[in-house]
Parts: sequence; structure tokens; C-alpha cells
Amino acid sequence: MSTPRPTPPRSSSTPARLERINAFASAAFVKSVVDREGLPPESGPEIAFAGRSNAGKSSSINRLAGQTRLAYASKMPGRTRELNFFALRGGGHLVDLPGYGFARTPRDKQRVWTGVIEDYFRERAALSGIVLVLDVRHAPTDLDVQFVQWLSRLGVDRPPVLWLLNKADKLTQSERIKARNAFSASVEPLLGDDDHIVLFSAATGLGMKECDAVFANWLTPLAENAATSGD
Ligand SMILES: Nc1nc2c(ncn2[C@@H]2O[C@H](COP(=O)(O)OP(=O)(O)O)[C@@H](O)[C@H]2O)c(=O)[nH]1
Ligand SMILES: [Mg+2]
Repeated sequence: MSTPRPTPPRSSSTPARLERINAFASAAFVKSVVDREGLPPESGPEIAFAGRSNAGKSSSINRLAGQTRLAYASKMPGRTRELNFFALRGGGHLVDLPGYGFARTPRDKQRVWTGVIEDYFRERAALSGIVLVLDVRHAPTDLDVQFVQWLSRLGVDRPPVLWLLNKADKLTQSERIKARNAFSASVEPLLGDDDHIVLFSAATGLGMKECDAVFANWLTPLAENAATSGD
């Protein structure tokens, strides 16, 4: 009865990796927003991408959506001050936020934390989760820490954060594990119950499956809609 199953043949090519997050596949640019009047109507769950300029927000969005030029991977860090909205085909949006690391003056920095961004985080009911993109080779910066502390002060329940340890392709496997452990320890006091820490590479697609599981959860209302509409 208990005949051992033959092990499936190992492919000699690269192991299968997710090409994209399915729910993100046909994501399409909607608009750049600079003030609250410009915010598009809420159409379903939203996932916002935050992080220091140059951490790889745009590259990560591109990789996750399986599109090379969806979010423009800027060569001019800190220039963008807009929230960029991308519509998901099942409803809802991805939101590429301005990087907060390259503010030239305290006043500039202040502007990032207030205004439309603050309105967005404070009032957007559709916001289901935040992807905080970081460079796996560095400890979280003061601005990363301040961002999460600031989020926690905005409301009683801050949205879950996926701490995306990007650029893992730059490390060896053993360095990755070390970096992840050191990172977990350093952000431990900031971690929420529903947070996740994922080693990722926008360059190679490492970590896509873990992200997929997290997003499936965050986009649940969207999946339910699709199921009931027979979509
Ligand atoms: N090696 C490597 N480079 C990356 C990765 N993600 C982003 N980059 C590079 O880092 C720079 C900043 O990326 P970008 O997506 O524009 O960052 P953003 O400012 O956070 O949107 C670009 O030169 C990217 O090519 C990654 O996973 N691995
Ligand atoms: Mg960018």
C-alpha cells in the first residue's frame, strides 16, 4: 500500500519561480496624485509601497506585476513627490509613494510626512497593507523607523507591514539568513502581529512566493468579489 512515490524529476534549468503576482498582472497606471482632491475613488483593497528613495520600490512593483516599465524605476532619487496609483484588474490599487530618504531640508521632509500622504494613511479605508521596501544590506534607517512609528500613532490599528528586504541577490545565501535574523532582531519592537519579513530581489524574483501568500491575504475582499461575480 505504502509504495513510495517516485521523486519528481529535477529540472536542470532554473527552479520555477513565480513570474508575477496574478492579481497584479494587468495593473495599469491611473494617475499621479499631489493633493487629496486628486485621490482616485476607492475601488477595492490598496497596497502602498513605501521606503527610502533608491531602496527599489519601483523595481519591486515592476517585478511583482511582471511588467518591466509599469512603475518607472527612477534614476533621479527624491525627485518624485507624487503618489502614483496603479489599478488592479479585480479592483483596488497599488500605490507607489514618494521616497522619504532624500529630502534636502527638514522642511522638505516635513512635507513628505504631512499633506496628501498623511491624509492618505489617515483616511484611506481601502488601505490593506504597506510594503516597506528596504535594502537588505543595511539596517533600517532612522526614517524607516520613524515612518512605522508615525503610522502607529495615526490610528489604533495600523495596517500590516510587509518588510521587503530587497536586493538580496547582492548577498550569498548564508549572508541572507544572517541579515534577516539581524533585521528581525532590530525591528522587533516595531513589528505588528500581522507583519511579515521577506527576503526579496526585484532583480531575480527571489521571495515572490512569500509575497504572493501575503498579498492573497491582503486582497481577500478582492478575491471574494471575483468568486461571487464568477470572474
Ligand atoms: N541588484 C539589485 N538592484 C536593484 C534591486 N531593486 C532595485 N535595484 C536598483 O536600485 C536602484 C533604485 O531602484 P528604484 O526601483 O528606482 O528605487 P525607488 O527609488 O525605491 O523606486 C536602481 O538602480 C535599481 O536597478 C534588486 O533587487 N537588486
Ligand atoms: Mg521609484
